[in-house]
Amino acid sequence: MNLKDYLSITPEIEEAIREGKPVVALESTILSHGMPYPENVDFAHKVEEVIRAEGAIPATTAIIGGKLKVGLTAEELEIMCKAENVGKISRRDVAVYLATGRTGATTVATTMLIASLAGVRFFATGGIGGVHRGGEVTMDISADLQEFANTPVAVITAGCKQILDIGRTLEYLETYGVPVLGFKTDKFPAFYCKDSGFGVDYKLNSEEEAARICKTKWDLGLKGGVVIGNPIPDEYALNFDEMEAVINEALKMADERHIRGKAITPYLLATIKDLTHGVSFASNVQLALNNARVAARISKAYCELA
Ligand code: PSU
Ligand code: MN
Repeated sequence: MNLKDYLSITPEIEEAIREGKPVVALESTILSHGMPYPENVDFAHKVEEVIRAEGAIPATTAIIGGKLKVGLTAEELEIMCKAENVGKISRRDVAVYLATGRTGATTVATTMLIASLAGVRFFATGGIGGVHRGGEVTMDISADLQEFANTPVAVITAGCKQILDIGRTLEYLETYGVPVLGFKTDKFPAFYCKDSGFGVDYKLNSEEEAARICKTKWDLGLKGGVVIGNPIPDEYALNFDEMEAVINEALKMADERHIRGKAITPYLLATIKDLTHGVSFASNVQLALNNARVAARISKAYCELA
């Protein structure tokens, strides 16, 4: 058995990787556990179209039928969106899902892992996981952060949600040597909001600069990934203080219902959507599409350097 026995890459993506053409990875947890059905089906196709419109190839990942899938058919996207018996897989779950044939949606951590095994260097998501509020006591720290410490993939993200302890998330990334860059901003974005109140290490002035920094890091053999914070477009940005009130309410509800561990992020996402009557969902879609667009452009710039 070798890697090829587990990886299942579509012919189009395989050819693009071989020829050094731009490819952008996408996660499936955002579909299965982050957005409602059937709206997520529309999003799953739109986000791929945005990447194609920029001249790159989308590669949505998942674990299906004992394979690490890189690129999903319309039917497979439908399976991930319906999310019946679809788990949320972190690094610890990968071997279990492969060996038992379970269907799993990839998080930021596992999408980075699969992308890197396939040779894909750029990945667009909505928001990354991080240190949860109270994480200094519960030790609930997303496996996404350890993946950034170890796996050479750059993730274009609208920062992380205010549901997390953003300050401690950034401290953790610093400790593990992960560059946190802002795409045309010096502020670390907070998902629905353009400014978390925390800064980034460096502001990127162009796609080319982003690509050059990633290439330099990996040329040097410095292990791990890169966080590229890309703020939500102005017209969809929500008010930080209003979101803080909503998030505190959602956190209280989660606590009362004793929701813990990997269930907490999906619970908070769904509750925030209900509490904002869907306004947050429209923003969520737009920021993710914006990340896909920027990721495609950076991956193109990277291919032109190589
Ligand atoms: N944050 C979001 N939307 C999401 C997620 C995070 O705003 O859909 C998903 C991502 O897949 C991320 C995962 O990798 O949740 C983190 O989960 P946990 O905190 O259990 O590691
Ligand atoms: Mn967790």
